[in-house]
Amino acid sequence: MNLPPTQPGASASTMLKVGILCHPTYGGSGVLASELALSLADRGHQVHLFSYDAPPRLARSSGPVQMHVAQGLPYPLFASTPHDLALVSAILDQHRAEGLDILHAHYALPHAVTGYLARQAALADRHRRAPKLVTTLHGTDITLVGSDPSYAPLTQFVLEQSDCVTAVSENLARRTREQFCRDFGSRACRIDVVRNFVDVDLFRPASAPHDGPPTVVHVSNFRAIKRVPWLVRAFDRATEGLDARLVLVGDGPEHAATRACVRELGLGARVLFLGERDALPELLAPADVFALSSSDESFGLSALEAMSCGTSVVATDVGGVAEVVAHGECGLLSPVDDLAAFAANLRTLLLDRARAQAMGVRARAIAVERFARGSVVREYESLYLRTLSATPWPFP
Ligand code: GMT
Repeated sequence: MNLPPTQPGASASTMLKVGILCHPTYGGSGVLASELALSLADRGHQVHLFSYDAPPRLARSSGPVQMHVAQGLPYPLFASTPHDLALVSAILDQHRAEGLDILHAHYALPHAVTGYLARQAALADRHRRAPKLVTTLHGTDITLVGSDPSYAPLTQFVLEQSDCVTAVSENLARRTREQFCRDFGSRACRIDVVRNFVDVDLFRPASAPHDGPPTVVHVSNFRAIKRVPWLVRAFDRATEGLDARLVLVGDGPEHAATRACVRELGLGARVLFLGERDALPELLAPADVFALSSSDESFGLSALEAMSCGTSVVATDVGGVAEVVAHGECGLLSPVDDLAAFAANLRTLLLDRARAQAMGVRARAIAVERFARGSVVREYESLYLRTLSATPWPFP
């Protein structure tokens, strides 16, 4: 930790050395971690991002974040290369060279475990203060993967061992406590909610409304939880007798099933598959509706990015989605398995463009008022400082 900030434009009073760990795959946690890394660096902190590959959002930026790609040595005895161990090594290497104040693990598995190992190894070095471990829970790291019996004891352990735990929504914080809180003093019970944010300057509304056919856009990594084939069925039902388009952005395990569904329903050219794309304002802003059909969703960062572009949202009322999408104000929510209700909501907004546009205006206002980047990044900064001062370094 150094005083004062060393880079022009730094607005934090203390310059921190922050190591961020995240998945480099397409997905909200990697997007959020990359955007946070870039924002912290902009504010004068020294930021290092550790992953087994460069996350797409970071790869396309010019910000001064130092990237540490750690893939590990493939070896015939390993069924798969243990890149999480290589990450521990890379973190230790950086810490020994220049010191790290904070390790911020995004997505509990494996990153909170990786961060825990690195912090414990650093604790053995009595000449340098060990970093504090902040763990941010994003969703399936608790609701699906982390609570599976094959990982649950380890998830519990690293939550309790983290110096600070945050969750991206109240819903996720509550579900984490229900699953993992067994001692009220422990970190698995004391979870700070720090919501996700969006760059409202990048994700902006289109300058003029489009005059093409009504359009629905969906962005995801096509995992089963996103239910993209279900969305295609709802779109088919919603657009009977209407010339409307469904634009699908992303790729993943359910891609083939989605294409099969489009073929089976004879939707042909009305459904466009755009594949993986990043920085999507130009795809989100012209759409009339953003659709989120997940069976579970702790937050819905893609919906927030669409809202910031002034696009209304039709979504399933699951997890923390209602904390982002205000029903009746900036979008319409429906019960998780009610395809007819979801389709009716889509049809309502596709037929009534004025209502969709009014909801889009409100969506933009909510994104700017509640989820703008600056205030959330400052929340993380204060949380880092609180965490650093809560448990003083024992070896002055
Ligand atoms: O979906 C996941 O498995 C993990 C993660 C990701 O990397 O995409 O998504 C979660 O984190 C996002 C960022 O915080 C949230 O916006 C998503 O709602 C959440 N996904 C789920 O809860 C399914």
